[in-house]
Amino acid sequence: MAHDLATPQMVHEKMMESNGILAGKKGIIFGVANDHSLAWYCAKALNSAGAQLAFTYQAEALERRVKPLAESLGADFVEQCDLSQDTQIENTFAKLKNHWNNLDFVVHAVAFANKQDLEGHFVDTSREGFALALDVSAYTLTAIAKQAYPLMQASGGSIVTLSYYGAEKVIPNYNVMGVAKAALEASVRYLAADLGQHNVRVNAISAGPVRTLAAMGISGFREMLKYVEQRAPLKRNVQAEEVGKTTLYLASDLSSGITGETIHVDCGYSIMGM
Ligand code: 0WE
Repeated sequence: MAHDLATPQMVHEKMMESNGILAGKKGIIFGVANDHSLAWYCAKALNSAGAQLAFTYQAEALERRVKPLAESLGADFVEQCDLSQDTQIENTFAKLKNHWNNLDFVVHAVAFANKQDLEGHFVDTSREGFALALDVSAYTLTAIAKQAYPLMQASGGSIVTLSYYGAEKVIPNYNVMGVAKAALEASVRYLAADLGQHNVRVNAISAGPVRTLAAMGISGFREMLKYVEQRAPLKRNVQAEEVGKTTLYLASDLSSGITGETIHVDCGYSIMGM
């Protein structure tokens, strides 16, 4: 055994354990739907660095998926929170204050648009579809930030959200979600400007496409993965773990000088012009 080489998994666990860069830190994760969710990969990375985590899920039907995942990381705060309702957001943070008293970080990994608005032409987006996509996918970050920053202490806090390249450039079929992600990235900058005086940082990760529930059923997704793999400087697609690791960096003191930023975690895809 003494001569056995450590597997990458062992090296990773050892490093995270001895680092413990989030030891004693507490954070809440919005957006776990199942064990493929980017939010879940963020949770695993944060947990492995010693953080204590709280989780919410949108609807009753998700409880039986999210509860066991949360509990597997030792979480004892798992609550339903429909982010389209201000009262539920207020309620969640009131309970969280009661539970922990303070908070160090938030992960927002939430988006929704009607299926029919993620195909065909953007020009056909309805007023209702536009409002829904922007409400759920962009406004919720501000609603959460408003409740979260008073719980963050003088030592500061970090809010991390997930975005996508469709915010910057036209991606076929991404349509209203692209507009919502543009609003989300702009919200990150305005929130960062407001909350900097409270030592609260706000940043986004622009993740390359990953096979998740949110990406399934999107026609041509497999072709998108192929396309990215061929063109990205790293000649592969991003792994969910890599999004998790960047979330860990943004939640931790390693990124203490960074706020209002969108970091691309996309194997370099977005730097290419041709
Ligand atoms: O942000 C996303 C997807 C967000 C999303 C996904 C769905 C699918 C099911 C929002 N709303 C819904 N509504 C549903 O009914 N991504 C970055 C993944 C994604 O989605 C795409 C993509 C990529 C990449 C849609 C079209 C084209 C590319």
